[in-house]
Amino acid sequence: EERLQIQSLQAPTPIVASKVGGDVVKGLTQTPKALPPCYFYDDRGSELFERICELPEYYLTRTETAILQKYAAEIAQITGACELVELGSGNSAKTRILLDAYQQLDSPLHYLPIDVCAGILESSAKQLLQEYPSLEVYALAGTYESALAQLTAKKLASRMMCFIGSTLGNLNLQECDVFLSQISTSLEVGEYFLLGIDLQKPKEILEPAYNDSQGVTAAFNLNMLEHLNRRFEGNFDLTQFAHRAFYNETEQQIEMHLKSERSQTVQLKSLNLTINFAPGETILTEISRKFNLETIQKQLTAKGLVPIQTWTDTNQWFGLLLCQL
Ligand code: AVI
Repeated sequence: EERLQIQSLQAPTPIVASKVGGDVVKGLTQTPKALPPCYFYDDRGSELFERICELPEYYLTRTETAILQKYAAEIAQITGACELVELGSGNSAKTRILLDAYQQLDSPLHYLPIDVCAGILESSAKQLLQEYPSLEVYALAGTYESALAQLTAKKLASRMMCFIGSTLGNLNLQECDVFLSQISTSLEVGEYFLLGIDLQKPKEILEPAYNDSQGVTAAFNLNMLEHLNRRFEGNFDLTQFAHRAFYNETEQQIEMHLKSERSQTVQLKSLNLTINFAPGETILTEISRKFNLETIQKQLTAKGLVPIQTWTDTNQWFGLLLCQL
């Protein structure tokens, strides 16, 4: 298929073997223990996340989708024809709303999805090509840093970088700062950045969204251990860890942990790693920060990403910001 190119930035044979999984070693040997959230997204994890997006308690996707549906045409009007670059594209469900709006502009449709999960990237790109006969897709499988570094070479037209779904919330303050700088340097003056963020709200609404009654979020969290077992020859026993998620009001973030149910030792053979867990000890697998619109607007402006339009829903639960460099 000429309209589809997929580039994998994860070399099958790592050049520096010791670097692969270095983030896992670092996270599991520090106190308190932590793991990078990108390890959620193997094929099964991406599938579980799709199910999370449809849960009654998980208001984020539904709310953002409604905002996009309402304002996509306006966004396309403001930016004019452009290439859509999407970080953390997943199944590209919400992207279709933007693609529909840009299709109305009657110019070539270019889409550059970026995701750590090569499986979902490929299946959703193929699906999109069937739905949009004039679409061209250039997909990048890799981390945001590796992908952003590759982007300049592939440029065909003026761009809008999309980072929706509040994935920005999964970066801590320092990572967020570095990330926004990278976005800013990878854009040219006049280009756009579309950002979707989950806003601060009472914990009575937040906590159920990360503790759903069907246990999908728990399965999503535990699946990270399964992923590590497969990837690094590990022996995590999934029955001996439990999902925990709560809102940290001081930090204004959901924190997701895996709690060791007893004293246990786990090995990750290919990383040459043995880890001891005390009973009740936790691994922080994710933070999900909840934003204040004015604060993020200032942060973006400081990076040269000037918010030119901000949309939200009637409850002010979710924000969509269109910024221009
Ligand atoms: C991808 N990210 C924005 C989700 C979130 O809400 O922080 C990941 C997630 N974790 C648990 N549920 C969903």
